[in-house]
Amino acid sequence: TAAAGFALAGCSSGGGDSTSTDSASGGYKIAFVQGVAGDEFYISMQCGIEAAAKEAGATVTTQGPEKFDPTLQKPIVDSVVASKPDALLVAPTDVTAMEAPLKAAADAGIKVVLVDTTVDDPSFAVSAIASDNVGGGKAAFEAIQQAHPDGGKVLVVSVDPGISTTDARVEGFQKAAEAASGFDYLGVQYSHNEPATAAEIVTAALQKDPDIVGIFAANLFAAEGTATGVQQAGKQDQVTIVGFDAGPAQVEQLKAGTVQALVAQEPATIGKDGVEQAIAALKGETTEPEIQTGFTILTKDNIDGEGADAVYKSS
Ligand code: T6T
Repeated sequence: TAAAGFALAGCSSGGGDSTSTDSASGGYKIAFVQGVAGDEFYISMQCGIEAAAKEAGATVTTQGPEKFDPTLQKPIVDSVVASKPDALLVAPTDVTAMEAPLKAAADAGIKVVLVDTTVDDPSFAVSAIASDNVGGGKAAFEAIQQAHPDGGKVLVVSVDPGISTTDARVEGFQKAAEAASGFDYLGVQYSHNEPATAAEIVTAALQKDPDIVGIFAANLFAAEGTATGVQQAGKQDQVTIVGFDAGPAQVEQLKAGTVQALVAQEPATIGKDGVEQAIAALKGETTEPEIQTGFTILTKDNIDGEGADAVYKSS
């Protein structure tokens, strides 16, 4: 089955019980469709959504496809639309394939809020909320540049083309790498959100170009596989790895020195903002078409200090 059920996240900051109702706020029904189930980024987002919904007296149901794949996400969206929630918070898995099903949701009178990812034409949505992904990609390059001021070959491992977030990260990284002197941008390869594929890409890339100095892994699963690939090649002293996202495993790798920097997003804030925008729309209040949230660069130096709060939740 494609649907991952309705597991509630064990969020420490007041989420979890999302079923309180407050008749003064209308007791709105909110559906959250993740990009993929079991991803700590979306689990943390779910925490933010549930906490904000609880405060507003709304209820939340969460589902996600087993893979980051529009052919698996579309049927989930269709069934959610048929269940007629008041609002749909959704991270579309593809900029083109998910546009029509989400527009159909809006046409059915559901307030659609895009969280994290977006689509080519999001004009049907109440609001689109995302990290500064271009800026995050640029910051990832700068972290590699800091470790290798004289330059060298750099590679990007992303997920799939057509995902708004990771495409923007690649763009930010590529522009910065091409503008910097001494760097040779080797391009992007796609891991299809499979850590094993990311590891294979990195193994092959290090065979072809044994002098790679830096790899940017554009999301959590790309980072997981990239670290494995570099370790298997025995090149952890030579290759600087910067990963997007800060799941507990990535943070362990940072502490162990396997990965040198992480770009931590603010998934709970994206979720909270999403609920607020949905409820404003339901109440006929003004909404913001676009909201950009921030990121924090985590390194060994700040992870035990102010960076500790940026770590994603795993359940
Ligand atoms: O990086 C996040 C998210 O922002 C992206 O759209 C897809 O991958 C993640 O969920 C991490 O796995």
